Amino acid sequence: MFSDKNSFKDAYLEKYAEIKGKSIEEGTLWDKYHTLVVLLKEEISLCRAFTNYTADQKQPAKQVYYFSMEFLIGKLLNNYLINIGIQTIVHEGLAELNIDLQELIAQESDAGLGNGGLGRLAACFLDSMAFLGVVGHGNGIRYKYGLFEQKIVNGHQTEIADHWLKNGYPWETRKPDKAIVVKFKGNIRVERVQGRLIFHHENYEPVLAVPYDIPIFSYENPFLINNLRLWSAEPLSSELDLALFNQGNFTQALSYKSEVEAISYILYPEDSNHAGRELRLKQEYFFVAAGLGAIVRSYKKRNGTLKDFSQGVAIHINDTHPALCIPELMRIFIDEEGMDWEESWNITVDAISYTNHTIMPEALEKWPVSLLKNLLPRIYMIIEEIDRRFKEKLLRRFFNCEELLRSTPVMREGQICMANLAIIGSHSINGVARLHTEILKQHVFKDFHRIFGYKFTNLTNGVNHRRFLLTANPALSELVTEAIGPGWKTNANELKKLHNYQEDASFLEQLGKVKYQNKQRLALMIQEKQGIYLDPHSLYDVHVKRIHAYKRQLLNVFKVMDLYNRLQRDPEAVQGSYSFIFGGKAAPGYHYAKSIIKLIHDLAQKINKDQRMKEKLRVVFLENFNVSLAERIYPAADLSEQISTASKEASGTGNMKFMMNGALTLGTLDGANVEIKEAVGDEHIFIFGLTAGEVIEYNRNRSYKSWDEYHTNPRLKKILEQLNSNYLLENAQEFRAIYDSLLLYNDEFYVLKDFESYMRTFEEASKIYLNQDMWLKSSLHNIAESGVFSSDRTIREYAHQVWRARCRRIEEKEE
Ligand code: 4GP
Repeated sequence: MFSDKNSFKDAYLEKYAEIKGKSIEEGTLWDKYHTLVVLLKEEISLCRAFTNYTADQKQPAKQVYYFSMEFLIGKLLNNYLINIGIQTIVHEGLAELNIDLQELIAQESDAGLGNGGLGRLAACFLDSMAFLGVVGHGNGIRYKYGLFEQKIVNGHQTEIADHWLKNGYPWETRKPDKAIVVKFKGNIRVERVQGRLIFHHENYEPVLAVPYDIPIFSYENPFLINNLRLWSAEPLSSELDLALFNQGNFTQALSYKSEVEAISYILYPEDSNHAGRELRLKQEYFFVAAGLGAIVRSYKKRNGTLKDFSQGVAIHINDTHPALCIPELMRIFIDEEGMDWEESWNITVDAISYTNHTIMPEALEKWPVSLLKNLLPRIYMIIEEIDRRFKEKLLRRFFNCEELLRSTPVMREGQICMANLAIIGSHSINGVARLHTEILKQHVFKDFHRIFGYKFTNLTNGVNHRRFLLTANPALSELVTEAIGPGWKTNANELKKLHNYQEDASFLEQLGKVKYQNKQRLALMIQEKQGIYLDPHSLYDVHVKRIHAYKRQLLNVFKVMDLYNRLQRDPEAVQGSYSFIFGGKAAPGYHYAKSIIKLIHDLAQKINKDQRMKEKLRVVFLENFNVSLAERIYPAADLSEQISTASKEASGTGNMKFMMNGALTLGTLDGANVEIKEAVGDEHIFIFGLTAGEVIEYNRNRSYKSWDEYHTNPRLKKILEQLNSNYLLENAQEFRAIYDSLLLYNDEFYVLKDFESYMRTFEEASKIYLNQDMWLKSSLHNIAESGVFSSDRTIREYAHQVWRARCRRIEEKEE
């Protein structure tokens, strides 16, 4: 790698001349960005050759493969410059060539190959695996279109296709020589040869899976460079295809082509709810079959036999979307390698582990038997056999097992339950926060827990603190490093050293200044984009995440409406000044969530227009929340809204990113908020509302009546009347569905029930904010305790407890 800016400049100019063949002055920003990435990629692959070589000298490490439908990686350039440690050299070198690094960073597309938490978690995990020296690769889909871009038009969300590849994506490398043929449909001919059944898949529709590799390079990592492999679907240029063209049957040939390409065309924009359509199932099998095909091929090349496959390979399935890994691995072992069922099954279960990310019933995937049988006939046969053997085992092992037979089989009422398949076919099942894992064990998968108690484990999520603190918040990172040294970058627990500054007035003052600057920076951006000025002295109360009923953006809206109502009556009713910041995308078909966006927008318009509120309240909905915007927002937040109905949010990871950046949490005892509360202590977090146990009990005994809240709370009553009138809009019907969800359908997410306690707790938080000294102490306390929520900790746990894989960075330090 470059040792100084001159060697960088020389290499850059040389590379530029080589690939662009024109002068720098003539080049576009894209040309300059492209050259920089190509240069870095080449340097990185030189390191790769070296690290792989040194790794091979020692005992070969276990390979972990993280299968995920989503990898929300965002932009890489700035992050990689910091990881490699050459950001300053590159910045200064380019400046001497009259090139602004920031402008080049802006050229990069924000790879939005994920919806939200699950996809971003996968990206954080890739970084931590590389950082810790776990040989761990991502396996996913190279969607031509990522998650849609959100435009707000007159308060309505509209969706624009995210053509992130339109200029090309220089981080990726196409590897056509590593392509795999994936087979759909057709029929299975069974033949008996010397007493063995042989399965022939005939008349299938072939699809060529072509991999594109992206290097994963973590912070100061001399250990290894991992790989994110994304598969693209292409037609196999078969004779059939050519024959059709030759016969002049262009339409049929083109329709084959577009049907194939549709598989990796677009990411389904649903979060915690995956539509059961054939294309989705095709996507799932496509990347599973391609990924496993390549893994088995390279394992065999290295080892000759598959006997010890699970000693050398761990396959992790990120939610049930890749659960077809189980029957597909069985198919490879049995049909292609001639192994018997028992041996294949033992290796499969030993290799595969599964994480559950949500308990929302609509997200627990089920596929109609007819659909799966037609699309994947051999896979279907294997699933049937897994199910048959599992039931047989239950009958043998459990007396009176009718209940178990009802709740646990893979095939039930004409449907294939993917979570059941995932549990039966994995050796480890984990939830993503302690509370979530308990809910899985005691409620959602209660019967499975009876059978396979030993498989269940908890692995609380974490986030990449090098991206969400070090890179996203340079001012705070600098302050922290000045105080406690740079060790926290590689060991987030060292943030605890910040406790020594708890009583240091000048340090707290600087912390306040950093927050102020970050707020100013965000305010400028919002003013430029939306013409609304948010005073950086006001409390920035931020609620950014996917829009979903259970995440209760509505409860926050009611808070703002209530404050506004009170301030209109009495300008002194509320102390302090507030900026309420919302952001997030709604799934295109989720009308309720879209109405919530419209509601926030209309409320914002009303309040921001009201001159009397100028010093008091401001509301803004930020368009197109994505990773880059998130990196701007977290550093500027004072209060982090984590207010899901208790029991519904599996973990949350935004809560951790806010905390690292010194925001205080206003939240329910849900997901990882519970563990944040434990880490910081009661005085440094604002907790309100029903507990998960109370919510579950209300759901069970059905004693909650939302009308009671309406009748007994005049403030709420007023808000609901406003919602159901033309208070915000000419068209009173616009928000009728929201109103009905609360009163007609009894408020499934306990918005009304939690309102009073939410308001009280918010007021407590606002009071403390008025005492900046106290607030800053709490803010520092939160940063100091955030180390446990680094994904480095999470990955270390996965490596030891689930994958049984080595973390080379740690081991070599210990040696
Ligand atoms: C999300 C969960 O909703 C969130 O609580 C969790 O932090 C995140 O996964 C990562 O574990 N689930 C999804 C999904 O994004 O699509 O189900």
